[in-house]
Amino acid sequence: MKIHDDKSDGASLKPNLFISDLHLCASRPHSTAAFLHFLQSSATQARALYILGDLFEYWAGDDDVDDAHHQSIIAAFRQLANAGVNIYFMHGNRDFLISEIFCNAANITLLQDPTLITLSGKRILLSHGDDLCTDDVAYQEFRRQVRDSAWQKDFLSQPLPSRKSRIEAIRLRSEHEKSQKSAEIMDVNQDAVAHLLKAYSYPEVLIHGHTHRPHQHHIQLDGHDITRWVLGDWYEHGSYLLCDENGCESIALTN
Ligand code: LP5
Ligand code: MN
Repeated sequence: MKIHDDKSDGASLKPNLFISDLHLCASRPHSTAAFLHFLQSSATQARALYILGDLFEYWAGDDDVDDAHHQSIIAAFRQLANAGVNIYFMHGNRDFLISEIFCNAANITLLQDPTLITLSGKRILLSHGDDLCTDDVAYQEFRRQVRDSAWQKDFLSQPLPSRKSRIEAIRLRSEHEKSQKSAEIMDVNQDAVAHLLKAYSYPEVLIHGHTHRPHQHHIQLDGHDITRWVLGDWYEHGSYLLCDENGCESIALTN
């Protein structure tokens, strides 16, 4: 269990923003433009920005950091960090190969999945969310393989173009398999959610992404009232969750 505790730093009136599932790639310039605008506008007013995975459509390894599209995003992160905003990133199922080189270049801090934070006295548990989709047995098997450190070492030893081709093949297969799976199978499993919440002693709030089903769920668990926020994706229009001492609200981007 990793506790990441944000103490009051004199900026407690500033909100904390949470986003996930941007799936940024050079072939979707509209999403990238919306994100860069967000980093230069709303995000500058925040105390912290938490990115809960799938920032990129995929990440083939930190040796791809020099790519022009990646560099444009890194430069915007650095600018935001220099303006005093703490930026945190958690791996998603598409960009779990992001490592120190990217994080250092972008001036962001890598968080474990899950991570518990405390904001305005409230305990908030953060996760990407794919680990909670336990009914998706084929995905969980795939996940076990690719999260294995020996597998990753071997994969990263291959040339970047070969890695990208392998990822393209997996993406095609994943899209095909998803078309055969029911919506229920690809959602979080309620027992897995309950198990996680119990393991973290019933935090007031759970925030995750991955399922692309933005919603505010109210959970009653062993006498505790818990809110589960599911973040939206940025395919069409982006959105973010804003949390301050008054609570959380989901905000849709207008551009
Ligand atoms: O991302 P999303 O929401 O579209 O779909 C996910 C699951 N799919 C994936 C795959 C990624 O989308 C694409 C690849 C990401 C690149 C990672 C980089 C490093 C890995 C390189 C591997 C060569 O995560 C999808 C879920 C869905 O979420 C909902 O939860 O259903 O899962 C799948 O569709 C996976 C298939 O069911 C199983 C695929 C088995 C492929 C086995 C190939 C052999 C193994 C190769 C080496 C491990
Ligand atoms: Mn995901």
